[in-house]
Amino acid sequence: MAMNETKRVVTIDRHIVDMQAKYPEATGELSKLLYDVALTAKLIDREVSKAGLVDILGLTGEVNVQGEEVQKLDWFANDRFVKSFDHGGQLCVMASEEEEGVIPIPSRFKLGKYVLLYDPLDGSSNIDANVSIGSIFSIYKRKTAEGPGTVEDCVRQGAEQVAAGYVLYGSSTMLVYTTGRGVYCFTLDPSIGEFLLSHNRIQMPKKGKIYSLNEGYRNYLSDGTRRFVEYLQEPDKETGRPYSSRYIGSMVADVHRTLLYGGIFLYPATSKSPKGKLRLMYEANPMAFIVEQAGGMATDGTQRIMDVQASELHERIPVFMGSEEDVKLAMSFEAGER
Ligand code: AHM
Ligand code: MG
Repeated sequence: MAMNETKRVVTIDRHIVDMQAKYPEATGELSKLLYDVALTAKLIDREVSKAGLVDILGLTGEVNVQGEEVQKLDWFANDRFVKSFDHGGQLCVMASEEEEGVIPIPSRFKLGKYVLLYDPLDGSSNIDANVSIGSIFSIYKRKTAEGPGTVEDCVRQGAEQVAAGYVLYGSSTMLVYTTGRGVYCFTLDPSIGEFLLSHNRIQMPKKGKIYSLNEGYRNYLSDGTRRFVEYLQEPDKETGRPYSSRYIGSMVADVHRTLLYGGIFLYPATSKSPKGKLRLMYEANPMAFIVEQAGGMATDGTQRIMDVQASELHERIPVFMGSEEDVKLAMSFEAGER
């Protein structure tokens, strides 16, 4: 391309309209939800980018100049999700990492056929160090026939998801989503306030050179996991070892890197927490949907994450996700085959 040549840009709104046209039976309700995800992302991004100013402008928990309580960022983000989605008429119920029970749609608003699960601000322990954080969302069609949605509409099998994705508040803000037809990534151009298509139909490498886990828990890992990590550390030119280690401690950022560069992200079971730490419904399943749509694999070490039928809203699951070859290798160690 010649210097200074003007490039064509595709906004997320335009992309959603184009995608909807591929489904003649679509009513536009899912598209509306996706528009609202983009809007919510921008509203949260605005606050996240001011997080470093909190000490200057007022500490969390203080009363601000308008006489309002200054909210913690993760509570703000949770509230933002609720207020963005409760009145659109597309949802019958929501659930969030931040709330114990399901979040009903207020009776004055119309109910719709969809269900939204989300983690409003994942990795929030990183905020004070200006390290990347993210939001994660997962959308299902309701299971119950009518009336306000229930916990039964929220506690599902990941394979039933109709859309999922995440927002990464990093050096740039990015929105990545899938509706089961590939993975699309949009980068926020803050000067015009638009998400622009930056990565079309992401496909991840079949094998990578990076592993990502909290190695501080080495002594609590299963034998299989520990031997897998040791294997990746052994030098061997032919199989591309040793792998590099990268761990941000924000799932969205660690999985996003894995999506682009390949390799494996794992939050395995430990002797301290036998089901790992990450939550099935609004962390593991949506990220698994993205990873699979990008040609990768997402398992709990023995089985496909999206095949697991959840039994409660906040249940945890061990996570091994990333490049197909790397995840298969990890599973063979977990199974004691190596
Ligand atoms: P959170 O939902 O309380 O923010 O916790 C989830 C985060 C993930 O983003 C990340 O992968 C993990 O916790 C890191 O945990 P650890 O500090 O145990 O490595
Ligand atoms: Mg979380």
